[in-house]
Amino acid sequence: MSTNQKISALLSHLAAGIDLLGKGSFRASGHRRAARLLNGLELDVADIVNNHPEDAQQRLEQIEGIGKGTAKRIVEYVTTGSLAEHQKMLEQVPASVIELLEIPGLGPAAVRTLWREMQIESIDDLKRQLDTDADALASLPRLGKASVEKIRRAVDFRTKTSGRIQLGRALPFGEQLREELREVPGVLQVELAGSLRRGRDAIGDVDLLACCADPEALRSRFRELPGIADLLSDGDSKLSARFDAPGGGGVQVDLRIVPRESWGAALMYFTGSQDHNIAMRGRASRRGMLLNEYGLFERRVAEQQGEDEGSGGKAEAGDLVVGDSETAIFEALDLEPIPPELREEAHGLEPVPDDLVTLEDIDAELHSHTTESDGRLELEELARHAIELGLHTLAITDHSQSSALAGGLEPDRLRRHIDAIRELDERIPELQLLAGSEVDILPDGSLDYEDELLVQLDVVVASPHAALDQPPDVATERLLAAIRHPLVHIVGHPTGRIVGRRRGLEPDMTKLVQAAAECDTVLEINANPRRLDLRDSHARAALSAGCKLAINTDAHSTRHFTLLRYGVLTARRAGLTRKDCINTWSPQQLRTWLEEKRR
Ligand code: DGT
Ligand code: CA
Ligand code: CA
Ligand code: ZN
Repeated sequence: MSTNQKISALLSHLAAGIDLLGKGSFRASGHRRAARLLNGLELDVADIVNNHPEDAQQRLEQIEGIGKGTAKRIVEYVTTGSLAEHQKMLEQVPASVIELLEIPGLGPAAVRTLWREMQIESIDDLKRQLDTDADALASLPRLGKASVEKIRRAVDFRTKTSGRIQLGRALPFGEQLREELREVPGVLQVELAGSLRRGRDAIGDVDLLACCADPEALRSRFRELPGIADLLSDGDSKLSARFDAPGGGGVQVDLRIVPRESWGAALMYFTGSQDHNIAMRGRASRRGMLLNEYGLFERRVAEQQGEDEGSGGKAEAGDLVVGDSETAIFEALDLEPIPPELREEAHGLEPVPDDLVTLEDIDAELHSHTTESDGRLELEELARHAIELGLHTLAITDHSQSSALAGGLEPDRLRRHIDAIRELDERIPELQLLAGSEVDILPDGSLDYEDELLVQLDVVVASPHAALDQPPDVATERLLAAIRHPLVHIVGHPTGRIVGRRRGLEPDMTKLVQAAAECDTVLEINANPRRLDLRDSHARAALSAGCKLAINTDAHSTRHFTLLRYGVLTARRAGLTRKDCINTWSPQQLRTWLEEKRR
């Protein structure tokens, strides 16, 4: 997390605490505004404070939207690493009470009632109450039976996914640890392994693998890594520790130190998945070899047993075939190397398509927001940024009128926006700018603009934003209507899930992907790591039905473009190839498809 983001998170947290104390809603909304601003701010406030210690305060106040108070807090945080106000708030409101606000359906007033009147101070307390006496909850003012049921579903979902960390938080954190360890003198290799290397949407713990001429140097560096909270085990070849997780909570990190000659085998083993490891061991065994975390070996079967594999003869490792390189192990088993993203049961040991999509293949962004709705950048700033990134096409898809909180455009404003986009497109030949909209799929499946307006757009991304707890059959009909709508090109974040937080719609995916394939409607993999929607398994189902997919960042700021890699990881886990990913197409191919889709 950048300093901007850290301060932003602290201010939001402070605002939530103030809300729960029930005094100063005005102050709370000021902190919230500052938090939003910092989160979208392009320049780094830490730089300002560090480079201009004498007049940092004044310089900060010159930034639009930053007042005296916020400027002071920024200086305080950058110079001391904390905020006194925030600490003071935490003395009055336990952090676990604030966490209750993350349960959909629980607003500040309801949480305050739970906390003050029922001594519910954490999600665990709430769960216990739901299990023992849910009626007592339902009888509280503002709750009632229906909201208690909704809360129960949310708590269950959280418990099931709890302890797992979103990829977007875990990967930068893991990479940072990896870089720290790579600086240790004598280090030969440090890599991420486990589910993090496989790019899963949420991970249980961070696995690091290293190989070092001076293992003790590596061990002592690990014990001093920034953010380490508790050393859990401290062996010669394995260390485990709990770290303060980015964005709150804790995360376990395992470091395994392996000998050089086993590097490839160990990396393969600890990358997993477990299913993949089992399949690989089976393949080795059928070829008269034995695979484990130390290497691929000739298999010596105890002599009295027959040659039959699986006959119960105890296999022993014979001569080492190969151990230091993952690629060489795949080759020794007559396999093309399988990228970590595909080392899951769903893929098996199938051949890997040679045009599996990569980050570099993506040349078009088809879902983005400007200040016209809830984006941070003006139209032209956004377009210029896209050019800097080397994109050839950018679709501007601001929100539609029903998304009032997100600044959705009424029809007249959209018409003017379309004109502005077309005008800019003329002025900048380097970029194909598409006039689009992210139009709400309303709860009944209808769209948020009339066809007469939609038809004027170059590209229509239709997404669900509200009523995300509809029953599955209603959700299926709703999304089918959007997929079949002749003016819709792409269905954006189709389920509306938030990783580990909100389950989202649970439509019948088989029906959706069939309809999408029939209508040539593209389904989106929203690359924002909070969403990753479609998720890997849904995207895989879509591909086997013959759908095309888009990978979009849904950019609201320049930072969001950097989230593309999470979408690509998810797409690769699904086996998406270049030709089935419309963001890799040429400007002409895109333009032609957008037009022909509507014939
Ligand atoms: P996670 O941490 O829950 O997100 O998932 P993973 O896949 O990172 O699992 P983790 O951290 O328990 O172990 C890392 C890898 O080590 C795992 O993907 C495969 C390998 N591994 C660990 N334990 C076993 C085991 O008992 N059998 C096999 N075949 N592989 C194992
Ligand atoms: Ca792991
Ligand atoms: Ca682990
Ligand atoms: Zn969007």
